[in-house]
Amino acid sequence: MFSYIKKTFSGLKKTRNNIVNTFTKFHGKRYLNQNELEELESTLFQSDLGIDIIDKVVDEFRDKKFNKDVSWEDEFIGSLKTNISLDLNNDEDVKVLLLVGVNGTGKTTTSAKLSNYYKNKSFKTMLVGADTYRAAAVNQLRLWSEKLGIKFISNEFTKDPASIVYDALNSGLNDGYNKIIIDTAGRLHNSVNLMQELKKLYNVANKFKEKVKVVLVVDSNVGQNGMNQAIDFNKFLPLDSLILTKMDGTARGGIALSMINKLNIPIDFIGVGEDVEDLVPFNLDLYLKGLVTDE
Ligand SMILES: Nc1nc2c(ncn2[C@@H]2O[C@H](COP(=O)(O)OP(=O)(O)O)[C@@H](O)[C@H]2O)c(=O)[nH]1
Ligand SMILES: [Mg+2]
Repeated sequence: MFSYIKKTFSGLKKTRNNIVNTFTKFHGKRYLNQNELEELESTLFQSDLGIDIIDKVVDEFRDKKFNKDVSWEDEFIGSLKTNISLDLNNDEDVKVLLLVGVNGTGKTTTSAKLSNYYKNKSFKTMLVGADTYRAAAVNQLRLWSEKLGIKFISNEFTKDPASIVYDALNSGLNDGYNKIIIDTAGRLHNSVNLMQELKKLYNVANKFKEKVKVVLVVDSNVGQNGMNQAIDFNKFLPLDSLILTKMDGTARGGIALSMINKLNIPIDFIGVGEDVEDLVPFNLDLYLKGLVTDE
């Protein structure tokens, strides 16, 4: 567990820098004046917390007058918490995970990371390469599976990802695999043909009477555009959760709260680096602390 805490904190470093910088200036103050409120607002905008949340925080802070020393950081966390509704669904039992998203968000890497995570938790884990557009993607996943010692299924002779998924689930579920992670091709959320293909794949996966968990993989760098990706994917297949990748490379990590708040879809994990171990379960309290607390 300790390493999760460390990784969450180090993954949020870039996002935290600005925020900590601003809050440091507030230390010892009993109230914030207009300039300070504006600075806070602009800092939170840069971190992509989203306008709804920012407005609420700034409004609350405008009215706050303290007669003793307070920690603005704690007030901030308290304010964020009251303004966020988090739908926590514990679904460790789900056997089939379908990773979807636009190009380059980190689906293939995340599939490998997830398989490693579940293998370490003693699940019988399988990786499925269903990206029929890029042979390189299938190879990338095959190499991960060999390195991690995880069963891998794909089929280089077909261009139909649904048939790969059918074969993988047919044999995998029969053989008692209880985490089957399917990597799919990246697709633009506004490309109807590719989205129809994904829907077909989803329908085929659902023939096995096992819950298919649809996970949207979003690059944290894209800011509010991630929201549009989620909304558009959700039109074609019901998203169950999100994984936000590349948190380590962005100052805009506030997008996590923004997305939970707007979409009411939980975030399962955040990606905090390129290594297979750089995936941490999303924990709201830890995340909020990580936004304001310098190590
Ligand atoms: N820094 C960082 N890089 C990541 C993370 N996740 C993925 N990447 C990198 O993003 C690039 C694209 O990843 P890939 O899995 O191929 O994306 P895909 O097209 O969605 O399958 C690769 O260079 C990955 O190493 C992350 O959490 N942090
Ligand atoms: Mg890929």
